[in-house]
Amino acid sequence: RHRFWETQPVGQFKDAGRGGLPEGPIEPPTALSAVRPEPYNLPALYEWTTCDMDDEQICAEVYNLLTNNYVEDDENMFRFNYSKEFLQWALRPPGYFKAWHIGVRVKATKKLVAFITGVPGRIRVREDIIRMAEVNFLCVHKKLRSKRLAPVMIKEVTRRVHLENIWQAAYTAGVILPTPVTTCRYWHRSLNPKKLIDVGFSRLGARMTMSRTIRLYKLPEATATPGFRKMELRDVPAVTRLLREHLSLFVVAPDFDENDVEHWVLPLENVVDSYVVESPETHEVTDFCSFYTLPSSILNNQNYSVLKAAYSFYNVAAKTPLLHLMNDALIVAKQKDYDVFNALDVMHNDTFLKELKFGPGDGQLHYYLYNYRLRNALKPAELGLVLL
Ligand code: MYA
Ligand code: JJ1
Repeated sequence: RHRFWETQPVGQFKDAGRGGLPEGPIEPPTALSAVRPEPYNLPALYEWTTCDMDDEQICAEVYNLLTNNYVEDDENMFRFNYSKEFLQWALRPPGYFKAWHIGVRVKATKKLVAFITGVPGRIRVREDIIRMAEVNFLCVHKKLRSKRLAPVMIKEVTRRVHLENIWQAAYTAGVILPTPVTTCRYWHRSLNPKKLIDVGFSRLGARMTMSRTIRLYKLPEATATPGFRKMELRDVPAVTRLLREHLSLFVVAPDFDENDVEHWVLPLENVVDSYVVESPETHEVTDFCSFYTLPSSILNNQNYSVLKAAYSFYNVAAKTPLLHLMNDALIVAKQKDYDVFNALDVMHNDTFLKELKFGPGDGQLHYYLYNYRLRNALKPAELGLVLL
């Protein structure tokens, strides 16, 4: 059924439920001298290219490929529209490798027609901290689909990851592959219900009018938690302590140090927003929340071309109730003119989703590990990882 994935060191569907196999790496690492030194072969018309994301020209080519060919919803009404600034942020974290930003060009015209990336990260699985590649932005131009290019790209990124002596990876996908660590649901909180309904993102509920709907989703003008403010560079040590403590509660979670927090959590205009609660009495940072900005192109609408979406990232409610913290996150997202606030049912998110009027979406997100077996699938609430 999966001609490619059946050949890879991932949990296989046929091994499900037997519970006999041990947890941990599926294959041992090999000597670096045994890693294939030359790139895999592409069909004759195509060539490999390493995409230098510092180069604005190349960044624009990647942006254009993804804008026109990346992930859509099941009815092809919306397509992810990652910004150039977002791509540079996502692809250049501490210790990144340029060689893991892989493109495919048409030899004759040099047109960029496919892309895949990895970035390095440390991910903890139960007690063990494992160096992994986080693989994302796999994309093949619409005109080149179903030609088995994706398996070659996955093998090539794997080879380049192995050359750095890294043997595991984490990735997410909207499709079912062998074998998910867990399957999460997207939830959506309307901030601009009229636009969401006009573009077909949501529907008027039964026995609801537009004005009742607008009233239902209305939020206060200002945040409510005393000491709630934008995160600053000086907050990195405190936020790192809060986040490390919080992530220790989950079975699979990133192992973030201060450098990682500075990169992944410190606010970056139109890319990632983070807020802390600084106690007005002690001036200690007691809580924080964050979301990233990922607009979607609206396909085939006369009035609107972009849906502005915020995605819940990492949130730690150590003193303020999580419900209050996330309500303030919704308020700032509304102030900043987002149309919708999205969240997965990971970590403790299921404790605020219904209460804060999120509704379940029609999309799922499956999480995977490469070359690492878990005895059982996890519940979404046992997962402490958000990939972009
Ligand atoms: S998920 C986002 C993926 N991108 C999109 O959905 C954008 C729109 N779609 C496309 O661009 C194409 O449809 C893609 C497939 C490129 C997805 N992950 O070339 P094909 C398998 C993994 O003929 P195409 C993200 O970015 C499929 O089951 N495998 O198909 C994370 C089949 O294999 P098998 C996928 O449609 C990516 C084979 O590919 C996916 O032209 C993580 C068919 O190839 C998918 N999303 O192209 C990648 N979709 O026969 C894995 C299809 O066995 C990383 N397939 O069923 C693994 C870790 C690597 C590093 C390891 C280091 C140690
Ligand atoms: O955004 C998504 N679904 C929306 C739009 C559906 C349009 C028709 N298919 C949705 N809207 C309902 C919102 C409503 C608001 C009021 C309360 C009730 C709910 O459900 C979905 C997620 O739900 N998104 C996608 O399908 C995009 C792809 C998701 C897979 C992503 C793969 C990621 C790649 C990883 O690197």
